Amino acid sequence: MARAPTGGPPGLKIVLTGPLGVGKTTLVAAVSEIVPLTTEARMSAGGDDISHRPGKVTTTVAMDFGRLDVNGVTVYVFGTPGQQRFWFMWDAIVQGAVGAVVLVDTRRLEYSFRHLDYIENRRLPFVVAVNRFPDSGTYTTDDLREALSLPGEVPVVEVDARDEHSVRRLLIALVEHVIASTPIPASVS
Ligand SMILES: Nc1nc2c(ncn2[C@@H]2O[C@H](COP(=O)(O)OP(=O)(O)OP(=O)(O)O)[C@@H](O)[C@H]2O)c(=O)[nH]1
Ligand SMILES: [Mg+2]
Repeated sequence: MARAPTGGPPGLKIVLTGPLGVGKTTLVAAVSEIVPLTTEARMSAGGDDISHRPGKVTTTVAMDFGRLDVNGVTVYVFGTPGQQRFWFMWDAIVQGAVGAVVLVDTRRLEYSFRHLDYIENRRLPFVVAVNRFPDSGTYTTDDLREALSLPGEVPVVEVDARDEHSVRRLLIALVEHVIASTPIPASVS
C-alpha cells in the first residue's frame, strides 16, 4: 500500500478530478472525517466557459483534501482544481495516487475528455462517477460508456456528491477496482 502523504498511517491516496463545477469540493466535504482542506477563491471566468454555472461564486484554486476510513483502509482524497488556469497543479496532486475518480456531468460530457485522457495516460485505475443534477436527463450506463469511449473494465457509478453514503459507496467501488487492477506480486520462497 502507498504510504500516507503526510507520513501518517499507511493508506491509499486517490485523486478526484472532473470539470469545473461538477461537484468535486462538495464530494470531499460530504465524506471527509476530518475538516476538509479547501482552497476556494472568488470565481472569475479566467478563460473558462462558466455560462452553465450561473450561481457559482467560488472555485478551487489549488486542491481539496479529505480523509476517511473505508472498510479499515485510510483513504486520502485529493481533488483537483476545475479552472484551466490552475491545471498546472494536477501533476503535483496526482503524485503517489493509486486510483482516481473522474466525476462527470451528463449535461456537459464533452468537458470530461481532458480529465479521462489525463488519468488514462497516467495508467491509474479509475471509476467514472456520474453526478446527477435536476436537469441532467436520462443516460443509461451503456450510453455513457459509448459516449465516453470507456474500456469495459472501468466501473461507472452514480453518485450524489452531497450525500455521504452515496460517496462512500463510490469510494468502496474505487478501492475494490484498485485492488482488482493491482497485480499480485510473485511470492518469495
Ligand atoms: N443538484 C446538485 N447540485 C450539486 C451536486 N453536487 C454539487 N452541487 C452543487 O454544484 C455546485 C458546484 O459544486 P463544487 O463542489 O464547488 O464543484 P467543483 O467541481 O469543486 O468546482 P471547481 O472547483 O470550481 O471545479 C455547488 O453549488 C454544489 O452545491 C449534486 O449532486 N446535485
Ligand atoms: Mg472545487
